[in-house]
Amino acid sequence: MLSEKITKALNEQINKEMYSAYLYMAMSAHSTYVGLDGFANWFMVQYQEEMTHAMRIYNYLKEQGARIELQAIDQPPVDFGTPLDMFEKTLAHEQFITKSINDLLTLANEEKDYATAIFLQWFVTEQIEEESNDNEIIAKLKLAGEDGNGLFMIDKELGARVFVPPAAEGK
Ligand code: OFO
Repeated sequence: MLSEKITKALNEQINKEMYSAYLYMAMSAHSTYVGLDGFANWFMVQYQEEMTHAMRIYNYLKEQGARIELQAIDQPPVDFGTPLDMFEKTLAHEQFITKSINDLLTLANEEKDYATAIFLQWFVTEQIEEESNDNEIIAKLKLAGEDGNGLFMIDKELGARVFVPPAAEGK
């Protein structure tokens, strides 16, 4: 049985994950618009991943018999600037999500809700991976600078990303 506080915080986290999905879908649309199809693919895969994060929390609330309360999702921006701007915004957003997960974990520990604390471990690890991926791409974009060839290569690399459903990765 989850406390009211934990239930509320997890419902809010569903909303944050849904916004993450929406944000990355908007980044994908922006990338398509400016002709960067590889970036568009990367962000669409990211959108799919974020939807699985939201569903992971949804299913946890369901298993715990808690009340699920879906909230309105904010409108994301339309224009994200250069590819480097876009990935810097992605990293900043992921840092915000990491803080939110850490706050949730602190709350779970304060409430002695060990089931939720264990459930959140997966997200703690996932955030390390997400921030690391963003930092890696930012480094490459900085290296490429104004070089069109460099950007072309990065676009090609990001075009190869494939969505792996959670069941297939044993998560
Ligand atoms: Fe990007 O990890 Fe969920 O939000």
